[in-house]
Amino acid sequence: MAFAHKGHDTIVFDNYFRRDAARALHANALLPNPDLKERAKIWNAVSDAPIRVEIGDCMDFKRLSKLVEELEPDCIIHYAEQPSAPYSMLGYEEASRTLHNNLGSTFNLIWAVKEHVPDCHIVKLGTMGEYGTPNIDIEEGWLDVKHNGRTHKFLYPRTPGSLYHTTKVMDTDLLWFYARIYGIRVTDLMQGPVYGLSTPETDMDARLLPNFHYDDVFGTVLNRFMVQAVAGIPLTVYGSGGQRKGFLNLLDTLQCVELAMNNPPEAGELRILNQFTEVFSVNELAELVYRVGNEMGLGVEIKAIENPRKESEDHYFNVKHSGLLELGLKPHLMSDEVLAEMIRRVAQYKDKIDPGQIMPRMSWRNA
Ligand code: USQ
Repeated sequence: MAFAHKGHDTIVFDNYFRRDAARALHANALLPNPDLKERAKIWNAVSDAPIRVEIGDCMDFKRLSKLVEELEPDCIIHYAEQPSAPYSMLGYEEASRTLHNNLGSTFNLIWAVKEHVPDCHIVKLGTMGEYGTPNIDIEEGWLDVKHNGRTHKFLYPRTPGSLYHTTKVMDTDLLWFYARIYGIRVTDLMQGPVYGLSTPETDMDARLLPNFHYDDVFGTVLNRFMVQAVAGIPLTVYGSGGQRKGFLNLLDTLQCVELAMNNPPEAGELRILNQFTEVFSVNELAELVYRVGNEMGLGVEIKAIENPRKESEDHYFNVKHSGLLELGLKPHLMSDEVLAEMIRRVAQYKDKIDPGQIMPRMSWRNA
């Protein structure tokens, strides 16, 4: 909707993977959630920037390839991956679906582009979690390595912490291979966790609000904390809470993708951009929600629980992220008012919060 609004001719191809997976786990989204066809109808009625929706699967190469041949897109934004680390660690079935979907969809997309629109720019949503938490500065995708007196530029070493993050490393490698050999042009956006629940476009009709999950599998940390604050459930800090990550507002993720799209790399280039605006530890986020929530009279509590994940809770984290700023990103930073406004919106849906969706159901240790 944001891209259509900005004048881009926009077509969406989606197979409802996440919607179906969330339903199977009884993880209901908090906000109204009509299906895509319905949302397109609503959007097309309230805006002057119509969006075409096609329901189909990127794993179906014939279908995807035919669509790309018909549309001849200048740019394809590849969001078609299973996005949840906990989902990928639930068990064999979910791990296998994550692996096959994420690599298969990327592979099919590369081939559809290579065969029909070799100049098309692929913008792939990667993740900051590809890097892991090494004890050195994290560069923007690449590292100059000096070895025995000679120097070469390599992809920055990656140490992902879940199968989901591992598939993102593997798809980066796939894209880099096809960029090197066949000259496709790619931007890989290493995105941190996103927070937020509205944009100017979603505010045009409540049924256009984004998919907002707060459960243990599809909910991201700040969205979960806001829901917990509203529902009177102590904030679930995993472990000692020293995990540091680069976060960004939903408004900025849209800005970043559009900036990448409008500034394509050269043919044969894999451009990597670290996509976040601010670093917080889990404890800092919990304290922020605690303070702002209590100023709003919510009676927020924080309760650390055993960390279901295997991750470092006390680590060095110094990450370069100048590429998107140089392209023109104007960050929407976290403030008490931004947080209070999000909490007010969540509170409008308080009756729909299911406390049964909060506590982690699984653990990396027994996946
Ligand atoms: N966490 C808590 N309490 C909770 C939920 C999470 O302490 O109730 C902690 C986690 O242990 C983790 C951190 O918060 O250390 C972030 O967890 P998250 O669930 O918000 O995000 P994550 O699993 O890392 O994945 C999310 C998106 C994924 C994206 C990734 C970017 O789901 O699609 O790739 O953020 S990054 O984290 O930088 O790899």
